[in-house]
Amino acid sequence: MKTYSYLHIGEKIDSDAHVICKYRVTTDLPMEKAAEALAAEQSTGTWTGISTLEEDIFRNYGGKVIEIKGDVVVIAFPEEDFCIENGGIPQILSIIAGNLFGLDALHKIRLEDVEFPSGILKEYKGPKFGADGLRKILDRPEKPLVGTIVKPKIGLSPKDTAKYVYEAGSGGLTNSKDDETLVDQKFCPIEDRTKAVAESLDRLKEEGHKMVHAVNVSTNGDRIVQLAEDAQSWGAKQIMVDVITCGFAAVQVLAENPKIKVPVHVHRTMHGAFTKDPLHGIAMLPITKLVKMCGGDALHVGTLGVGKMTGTVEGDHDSLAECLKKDTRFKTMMPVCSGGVYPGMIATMIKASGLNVQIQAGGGVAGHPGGVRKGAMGMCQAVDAAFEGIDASEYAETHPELRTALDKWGIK
Ligand code: CAP
Ligand code: MG
Repeated sequence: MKTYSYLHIGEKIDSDAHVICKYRVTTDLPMEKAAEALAAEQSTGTWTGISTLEEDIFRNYGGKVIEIKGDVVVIAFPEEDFCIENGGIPQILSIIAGNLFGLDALHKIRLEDVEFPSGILKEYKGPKFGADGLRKILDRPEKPLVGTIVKPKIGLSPKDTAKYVYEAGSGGLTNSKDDETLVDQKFCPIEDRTKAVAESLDRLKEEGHKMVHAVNVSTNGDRIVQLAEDAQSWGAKQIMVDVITCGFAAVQVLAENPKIKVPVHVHRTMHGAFTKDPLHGIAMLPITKLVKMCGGDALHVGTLGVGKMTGTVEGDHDSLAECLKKDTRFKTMMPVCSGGVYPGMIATMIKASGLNVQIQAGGGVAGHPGGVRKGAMGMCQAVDAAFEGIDASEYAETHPELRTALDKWGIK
C-alpha cells in the first residue's frame, strides 16, 4: 500500500485554487507529524494507510501542509474538496473546522484564519445593506450608531417593550434590539411585540427621530424564513439571528431571500464556547468572514477589552477590521460593540474601534438612575463627547444625564 506525505512546505501553490487555513496547534507530536495528521483527517486520509487511496485522488484532493512556523500550521485544501451549492457553509466547516478538534494527538487546536479563493467567494452575495446601508436608513453618516438591548432580557410585555423602545429613542438612541433569549415566549408574543414596537418607531419618526429595532427571529431551520417574513409584515425594520445557535445557513437564507427587505443583525451567543480559549476552538476572524459571505449586515465583535465579555483589543480588532474591510466583492458590515457597555468607557472603546461602529448598552441604559430615557441620553452624550474629542468628565459638566452615569459606573 502506497503511503503519501501531506507535507508541501516551500512548494508554490495556486492560492486562488485552494482554501487556505491557519491553525494554532498544541501537541506532544513533532509539529510536522501533527500537521500531516490534520491535513490527512480533513481531506483524503485517516489514522492509517488505506488501500483505496489512489494516487490521483491524493494528488487532486489531498490537503497540503504549506507552512509550519512555531505552533502555527498552514494548510491548503483544494477548491475541488468543497461543494458550495449542495453543501455550502456546513460542508466548508466540516473540512476546515470539523473532526480536527477531536483528534486525540492534538491537545488543542484553534482555527485562526481562513482565506477563500474567488471561485468560492463568487457564490456568496455578502451584505444587502451593510454598514453604509444601515447608516443611510438611520440618516447618520458619521457618528457611531448608539443602541440598546431591551432589558430585562425576558419578562417584559409587548407594551412595556414598546415603551422601553420609545423612551430609548426619545433619549436619542438610533438602534434597539431584542435580547438573544427572547423570541416568542407567552409573556411577550413576537407578533404583539413587533407591532407594538413598530408603533413606537413610527411615533419617533413623526417626532423627527429615526430608529430601528432588531426583532429576534432565531428559531428552527424550517421556521426561520416564515418567522422573518411575518415579523416584517408586522412592522419589523430589522431582524436579528443568532449565528452560532441557528447556523450560518440561517443567516444566508434570510439575507438572500428577496422577500426579506430589512437588514440582518447577527448576534453570536454561544461563541465563547469556542472563541474564549486562545489555544483552542475557532477565532472570531473566520466567523466574521463567513458571516459576511452569508450576508449579515451587522455583527457583534466585542468591546475591545473594556466590557463584561472576554475579549482583547487585538482579537476583537481582527473581527472589527474584517467587518469594515473594503473590497470590490462585498459591502462592509457594521461592527457591533456590546456587552457590559456604559458611558464612562465609550471614549476608551472608540479610541480602539474608530467611529464606524454600533455601540450598544443594555444595563448601561436601563441601569441609569433616571430611567431609560435618561440612560439613553447619557449614552448619546458619551458618544457625542468622544466624537467631538471632549473628555467625558468635562462634557458631563453641562450634561447632567452623563454626569449621573459617570457617578454611578465611573470611567474606564
Ligand atoms: C449585552 C447583551 C449581549 C452581549 C453579547 C447581553 O447586554 O445583550 O447579548 O453583548 O456579547 O445580554 O449581555 P448588556 P457579545 O449591555 O446589559 O451587557 O456581543 O460579546 O457576543
Ligand atoms: Mg444579550
